[in-house]
Amino acid sequence: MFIRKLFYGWKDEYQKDVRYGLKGKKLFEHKSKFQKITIFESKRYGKALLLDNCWMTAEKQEKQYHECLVHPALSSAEELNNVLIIGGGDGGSARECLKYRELKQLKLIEIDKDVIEISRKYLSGIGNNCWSDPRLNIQIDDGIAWVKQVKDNSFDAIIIDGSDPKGPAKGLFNKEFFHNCKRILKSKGVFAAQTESPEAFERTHIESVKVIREVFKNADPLYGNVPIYPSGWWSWTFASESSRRYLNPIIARSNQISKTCEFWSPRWQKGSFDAIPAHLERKLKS
Ligand code: SPD
Repeated sequence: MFIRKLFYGWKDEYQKDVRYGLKGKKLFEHKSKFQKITIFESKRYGKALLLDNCWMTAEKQEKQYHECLVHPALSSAEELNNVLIIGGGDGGSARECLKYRELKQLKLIEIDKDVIEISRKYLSGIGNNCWSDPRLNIQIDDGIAWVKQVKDNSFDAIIIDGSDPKGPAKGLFNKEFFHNCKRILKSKGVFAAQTESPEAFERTHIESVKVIREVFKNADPLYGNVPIYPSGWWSWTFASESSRRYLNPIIARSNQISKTCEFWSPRWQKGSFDAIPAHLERKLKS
């Protein structure tokens, strides 16, 4: 009992006068070239990753985030020859992408090699077999600079699985970056990005969706729950030039994928795109 009390305690993410915490114990901490990386073993959600004291993922709720970020895009892009992930060093988004049998090549650009190494060691269930899949090609690089030198029309889908808009991830939310993503995405491809909490970070969320809408002809936010993130209410935004194709999963693909998922299904997706609160709809139009 005494030993438990000595090691177990609360770990909180502090945001604007609110804290979001889990009880457990710290397993590992490391200062990389870019950020502080912490692995915390929580009682409720298993081992979790924090970057600069903000929750990034946890073993027992990561599917709520990764499935919802990846599948609206990959189930609807015209082809899946070449898919790009920016960020995603824990491997969860790569794992979901690699479920698609027709996907040929997956490029993952992660700025911080230590995030990959630490995730592979402590959170091996999140990346699962993705690390040994021959279709995955990892490059340690700054995704914001990297996209600038990529040829036009190179990718069928682009997934932005970055951190919050500060430190190395700040530029993942700006217009120039989104323009480069549009340029390197095929016209019938689909772009997906995590766009923060409509409750805890309402302004950032609204601004991100609006900027994505200025860049792409079609873009819509999707709302869901990720319990460890601030407020637990989260958003992802999908965009495409040709049409709102991300609203309509291709049936053969969704039949294959939805049976592997805990959260995503075409039905869940339809309801969640529609479940936009009235005040957000107004603010996104203003
Ligand atoms: N506030 C947390 C936002 C984190 C989004 N990305 C997390 C990475 C999970 N692969």
